[in-house]
Amino acid sequence: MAKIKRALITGITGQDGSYLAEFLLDMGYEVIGMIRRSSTVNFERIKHIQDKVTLVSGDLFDEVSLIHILREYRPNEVYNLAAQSFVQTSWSQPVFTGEVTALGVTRILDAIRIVDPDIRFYQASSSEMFGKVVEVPQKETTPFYPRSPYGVAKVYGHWITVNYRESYDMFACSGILFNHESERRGLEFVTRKISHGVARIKLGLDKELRLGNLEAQRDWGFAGDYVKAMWMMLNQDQPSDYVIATGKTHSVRRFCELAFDHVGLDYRDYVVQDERFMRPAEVDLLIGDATKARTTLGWHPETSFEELVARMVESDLRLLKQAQHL
Ligand code: NAP
Ligand code: G4F
Repeated sequence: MAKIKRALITGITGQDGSYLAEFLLDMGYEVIGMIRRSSTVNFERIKHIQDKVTLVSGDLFDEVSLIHILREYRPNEVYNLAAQSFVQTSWSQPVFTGEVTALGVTRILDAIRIVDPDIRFYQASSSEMFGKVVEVPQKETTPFYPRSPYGVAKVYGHWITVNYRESYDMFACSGILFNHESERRGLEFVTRKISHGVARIKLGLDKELRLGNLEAQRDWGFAGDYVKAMWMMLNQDQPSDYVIATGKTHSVRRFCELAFDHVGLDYRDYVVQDERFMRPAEVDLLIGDATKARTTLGWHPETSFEELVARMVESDLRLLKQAQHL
């Protein structure tokens, strides 16, 4: 009988962590989720699978906690999804962002090296590393030019992953994922802010939606499609780095247009531009070339941009109606 595989996910309470846990459970894995201690529990995204996963306490700030978890559970695969992941916050908390999003990667890689260097490792790298892009579209060989402390931290996380692979012959992969969204996205990210804002306006709970730069363009996919690529990377014969993207880009303005349109409204009547949401340095355009992932992994996105916008607006309408007992 085949041995059941065990995976450790850091960041299991986040958007991607919840989808990846579901995916791995479906694949027959035993899933260990690392959670950090807080005064209130934050299991909203995983409450439907909480009885199927093992939750353990640890923190990317604390290498000892990581070593203990690895020694106790001996996972076959580690998915490092934990991070301070909100770009805007990285300007107000640059050192904290560097500690978690950059040095946190070294701590977990080093814990793996100490406990068992045969454990396979996935690092959640980001298209934010391309920043002020030097090539369109962006692929694995495109040079990085990060535009935020978050982007800089992710560049460090990417290269330390490559370095541990080359220094210690570890099976370490960096997935350079372009923006991926869902109804589980945090409310501060622009897509969820829009879908939630549209639902509130449609239900008469708000009159306007205040946003920053409407011209920024992103290559937006569905998070549920992207977590499959993480698993695919760790289940190849050789470790490598991959861009994961749809190959299509849309502006924040276009997202607004479609989202308001979905409920029969015109975004121009409700969206107000607000300086508070502009960034000190912007990433104007991201569009990825995922040819390597398609040809090597056999990965391709399954959800269109239009389907993504509609599902997010529908979900927020449903959630708000439930909360309002409508
Ligand atoms: P998310 O929803 O913000 O989730 C982040 C997770 O990290 C949460 O579970 C959070 O725990 C955990 N975390 C934060 N600091 C921690 C620490 N010190 N120790 C342990 N856990 C900690 O992010 P996401 O959208 O799922 O993204 C997952 C990963 O992919 C992140 O590394 C992100 O930077 C990267 N990424 C995301 C995208 C995207 O478009 N979503 C694209 C490229 C790369 P709490 O719940 O306790 O806060
Ligand atoms: O939704 P965002 O905050 O995502 P951003 O900065 O692209 O970062 C996300 O994707 C990265 C992958 O490229 C991840 F690594 C990262 O962890 C995160 O998941 O902003 C998208 C765009 C930006 O250009 C921003 O300036 O939307 C613009 N925007 C316009 N108005 C706004 C707003 N963003 C936010 N959050 N809030 C606004 O009101």
